[in-house]
Amino acid sequence: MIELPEEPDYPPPPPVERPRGAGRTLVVIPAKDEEEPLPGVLAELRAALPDVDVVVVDDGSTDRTGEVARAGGAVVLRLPFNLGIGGALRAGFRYAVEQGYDRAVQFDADGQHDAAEISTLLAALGAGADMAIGNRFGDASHTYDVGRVRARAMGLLRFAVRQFSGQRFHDTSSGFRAFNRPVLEFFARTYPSEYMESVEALLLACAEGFRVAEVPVVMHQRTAGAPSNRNLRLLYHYLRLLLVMTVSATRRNRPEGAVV
Ligand SMILES: Nc1nc2c(ncn2[C@@H]2O[C@H](COP(=O)(O)OP(=O)(O)O)[C@@H](O)[C@H]2O)c(=O)[nH]1
Ligand SMILES: [Mg+2]
Repeated sequence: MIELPEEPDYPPPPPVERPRGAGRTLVVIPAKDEEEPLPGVLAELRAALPDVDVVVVDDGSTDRTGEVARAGGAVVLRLPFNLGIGGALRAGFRYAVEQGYDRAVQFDADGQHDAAEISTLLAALGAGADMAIGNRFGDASHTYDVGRVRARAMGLLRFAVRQFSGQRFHDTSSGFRAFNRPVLEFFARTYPSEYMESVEALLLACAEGFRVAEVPVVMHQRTAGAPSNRNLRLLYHYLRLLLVMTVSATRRNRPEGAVV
């Protein structure tokens, strides 16, 4: 028989100091090769929200993204190699949790998001939402053009999210979002890293029982730098997934003994 050692008499844990950032908001910016637009974006953030801290997750950029971010007053988390937006966000959320922030806002480095709209998202958290999504298509006075292919992909995503979550969202892939602390703690462990991570994160949050609100925001077109075109890749992955599901369903329905 194995003798178990006696439970050691641990000293009580030291009192936890409330870390820097307690009760405050952190803006998390995932960035890959955004040296051109980033200085302007950081200046706008400082002007609109002087009290808000900013962390830029420099995701293996090959340009001076990290340097311009630091020069613009942001804390920089430099990832040694490219993890993609989801991995970078998870790192940013973990930083927010460890530093004791109460809320975080996901914000783009390319100038498409409007710093003045952050208060709209935070107001939704203040009104009881756990997570707020900036809806690019909710303001009739301001049309945001995503192009035909992306619009189609977004329609499919809207439909899929409604089927899986039972809730209706208009902008399932918006990267302009705010999160309260419980959601941050959840996403610091679970934020998905595959393509379509924003859609998957929305589904995860709904499945976890978090209250997700959508609020209309103004969105600008990208002014500098290059889009990752990831929504085209999203569409590719989405269609691939549908194909795999259809093929496996067909195989299951094939009569016994049929060849190929
Ligand atoms: N961390 C990280 N950020 C990325 C990556 N690709 C794009 N981003 C950032 O994610 C944000 C949204 O990217 P963008 O290409 O503008 O996507 P779109 O607005 O959906 O077309 C921007 O801040 C980009 O710099 C990546 O591989 N890693
Ligand atoms: Mg963009």
